[in-house]
Amino acid sequence: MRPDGPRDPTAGPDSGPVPPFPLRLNGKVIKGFGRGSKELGIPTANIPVTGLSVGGHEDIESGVYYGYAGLSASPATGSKPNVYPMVMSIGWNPFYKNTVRSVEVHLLHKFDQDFYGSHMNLVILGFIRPEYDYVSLESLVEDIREDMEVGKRSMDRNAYAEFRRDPYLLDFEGRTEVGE
Ligand code: ADP
Ligand code: RBF
Ligand code: MG
Repeated sequence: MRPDGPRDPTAGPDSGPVPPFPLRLNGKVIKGFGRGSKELGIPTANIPVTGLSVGGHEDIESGVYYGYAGLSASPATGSKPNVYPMVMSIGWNPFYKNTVRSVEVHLLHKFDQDFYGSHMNLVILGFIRPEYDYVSLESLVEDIREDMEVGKRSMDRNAYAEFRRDPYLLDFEGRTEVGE
């Protein structure tokens, strides 16, 4: 259950990411649980949980994180590679009582088309909160909307905004497709 009380407007120190951040990992966008996140207005691009082992992050704490995502070109839509701010969930989704861990990324951008099969490079800059169980889907969605605001405000700070230009984000050479 989410503890009561106001949330911090930003996450992480103003001076910039502190270790273990920035964390870098990548994976191919796969089909998720198909629970209608999109219908809730919060589509999440899932990558295989084995993506965490790229860089040795399999022991990363479950929770909600923010950072930047680089998306590879999509032959299907003709879109170019690009970088977007994102918020993401790593964990068991207690609200849904999942039995497998998932890695799902909500890009803070409005897309006209899906991009399943594209490759996604992630630079995680900070931890927002642990994952919670919720009394209702409505309160889960409300909290995710707040995560999006906290993530945006956090990345508006100079020491975080500069990671938008991290070369890792648009480096799709020799990416091995994990979890296929
Ligand atoms: P799934 O259960 O297959 O992950 P979702 O309802 O979570 O389905 O939708 C995720 C898909 O929606 C992504 O794989 C991507 O192709 C598409 N999508 C469109 N806009 C976004 C966005 N802003 N962030 C993440 N994914 C998006
Ligand atoms: N699921 C949970 O069960 N608990 C959470 O605290 C939680 N936080 C999330 C935060 C973000 C930013 C995102 C993108 C997802 C989160 N989820 C959480 C996963 C959510 O249950 C999943 O995306 C559903 O598919 C939404 O319907
Ligand atoms: Mg999803």
